[in-house]
Amino acid sequence: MKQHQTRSTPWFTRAIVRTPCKRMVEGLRTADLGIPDYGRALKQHEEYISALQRCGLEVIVLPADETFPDSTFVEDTALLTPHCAVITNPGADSRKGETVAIRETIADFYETIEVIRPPGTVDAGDIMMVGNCYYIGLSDRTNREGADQMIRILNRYGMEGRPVHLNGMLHLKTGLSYIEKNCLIMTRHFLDEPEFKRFRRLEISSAEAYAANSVWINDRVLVPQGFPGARALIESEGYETLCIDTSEFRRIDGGLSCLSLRF
Ligand code: CIR
Repeated sequence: MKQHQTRSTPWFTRAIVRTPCKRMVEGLRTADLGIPDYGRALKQHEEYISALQRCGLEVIVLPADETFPDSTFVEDTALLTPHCAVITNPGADSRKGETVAIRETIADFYETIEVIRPPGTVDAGDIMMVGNCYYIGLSDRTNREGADQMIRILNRYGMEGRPVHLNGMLHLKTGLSYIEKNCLIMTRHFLDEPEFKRFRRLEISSAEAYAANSVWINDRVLVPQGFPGARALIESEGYETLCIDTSEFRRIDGGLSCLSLRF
């Protein structure tokens, strides 16, 4: 990265987001929560940007791109580490082209940009950073070949990657978030995962499973609005929380983390 980071706890300075496009109503979805209201989604996205700014981030806002209905979910298109950036090859055909504009954007910030190549596929929503170690969910979007390529890239830059098998979850971070200080919040699916036994594990109830996708940013935690149990649990860890309504993104399987690339 052009501006080198050396802290063991990450401290983010920037985020990239993309304004949702009108065609987000055609976004991929498994959820049965109805079609997003575009006007409301735009407002929620603005509030999301404000929250990132409150966490001290400079936010780079890319314009809406009607070519790609899911293009607001920028997190899936790249892994941004302190040592290199990796452009992914998203698992869904309709999303592969989203990486082109992201690559152009991050070229302003990274000297070294690696790429995941077919037949490898990776959605970076499947990747959770814990210091120097990156857990990689093997999902319908991220295949073993993609994970292996990612691990080889991470190893070349002195970082580690560890695969985690998922059972039917869209992305690893759909049900799991690292909130620093050796603490994971998770849905019950991950409670018995051997890879995570070394962490303090806080369970998010099934009723509030959507809030397992919360985002630590510079000692604050973004939590989706409407999940008081999850919020209280995270606050009991000493964090200030910022609640953001993401109801319209949830209708197309989007959570808080996938709306930004933080670095
Ligand atoms: C998709 O299915 O790809 C989008 N509708 C939602 C992507 C959400 N991304 C994420 O959780 N990292």
